Amino acid sequence: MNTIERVAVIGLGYIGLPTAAILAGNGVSVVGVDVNSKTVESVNRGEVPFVEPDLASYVAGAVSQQKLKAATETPRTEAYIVAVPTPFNPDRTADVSYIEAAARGIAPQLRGGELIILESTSPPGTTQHLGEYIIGLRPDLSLDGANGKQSIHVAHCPERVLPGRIMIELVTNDRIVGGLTPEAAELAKALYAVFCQGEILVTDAATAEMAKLVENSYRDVNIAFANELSVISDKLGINVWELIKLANHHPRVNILQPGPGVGGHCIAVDPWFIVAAAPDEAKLIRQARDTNDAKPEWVIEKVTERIAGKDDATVAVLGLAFKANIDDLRESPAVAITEMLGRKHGSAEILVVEPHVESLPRQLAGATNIRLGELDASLEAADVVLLLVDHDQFKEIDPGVLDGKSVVDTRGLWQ
Ligand code: SAJ
Repeated sequence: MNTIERVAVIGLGYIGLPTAAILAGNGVSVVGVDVNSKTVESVNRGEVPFVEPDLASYVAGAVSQQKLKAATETPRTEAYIVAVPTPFNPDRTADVSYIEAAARGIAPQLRGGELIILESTSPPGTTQHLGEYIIGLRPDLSLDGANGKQSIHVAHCPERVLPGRIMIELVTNDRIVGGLTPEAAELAKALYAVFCQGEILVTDAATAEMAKLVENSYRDVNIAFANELSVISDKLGINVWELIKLANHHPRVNILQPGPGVGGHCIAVDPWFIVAAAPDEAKLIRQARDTNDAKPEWVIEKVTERIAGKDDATVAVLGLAFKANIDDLRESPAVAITEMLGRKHGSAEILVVEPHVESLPRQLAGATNIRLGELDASLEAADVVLLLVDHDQFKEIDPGVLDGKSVVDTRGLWQ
């Protein structure tokens, strides 16, 4: 039974803001904390700074009912949910500096008895590190009540929602909660039960951390298999989409879809945390990363073949997001491919169609031969059409429009 009435969510990004909104929608008083004052202002106006289905109405409702507000300073409260980024360093180890910065905000507010939940995807041992880091700042407290000191309760509860379905999956997915102590896990479980209708499974913090990394690595390895099949099939003159469809009729085969590479901030990152933790053992996991990371170069080769010496060709690039029907360009192979294409084919004109953005991202904005185009006009002007994202808008393209054009379809939309 949850007794926590006031929560601060640190980091109002793709996970923190939906979590804050759904807690607030279920009666908890939530303060969302973010270092970006623009994000804070927009949330306080009841607006959402990025596209995610249904999130806007949750945020607007929670703000108007005064259950959700945003601030740049961490308040004194009963529970803290840390949902800040964990990018990787140049050597592909995890950068936990945002977690430590969140801890520095939380530490002075503690009086003992608070629950602190780390949601950020983290290498094994990070929750323990967070707990010890806070105790380092507050030696008057403890993690387990030892030496008669007041304890704080620290747990890890990895998020596993799929961008594009976040508001549904926050409610319906099962969750894993790993505590530094059994009591911390039980407190966290009770808090998530406020909105989570899935099963809430309790374990220790390191297993919970590893479970999240393993889920995303599992998907990465399976996508790598599909991407490798697409390269093999191309060499053998076989239609990979038909091949996979046929093989998937087997009752125990379920091959994923090839694409232009793997993007987003999770699947392309998390496997490296396992590789960093066990470099000599994580061979398949590392190879899957390398296979998926090599796919953009292969796509560029395919476009180069289609341009076939026509240096001033017009290439329509359809999609920049890292996957369909979202506006998230983070770690998007489509952005990397477009940038490399622009550099490799300096005399070609590259028209980018991305219905979810209003301007080109920083990496592309400086290129003189890359500009944002409108769908119909770009298709009409194109010698080569490169489909990188299977947005719904592109599914409606009349295939007749593509007659006479060279098409590189990395998502199997027109196969
Ligand atoms: N992709 C393919 N082929 C496929 C499936 C995906 O090429 O068959 C590509 C996508 O185009 C995209 C990338 O993989 O570039 C990742 O997309 P995704 O839909 O597989 O995953 P994410 O990154 O949006 O969300 C994942 C999810 N993890 C799993 O499905 C195991 C989500 O549940 C996690 O919460 C999320 O990572 C996260 O935050 O870790």
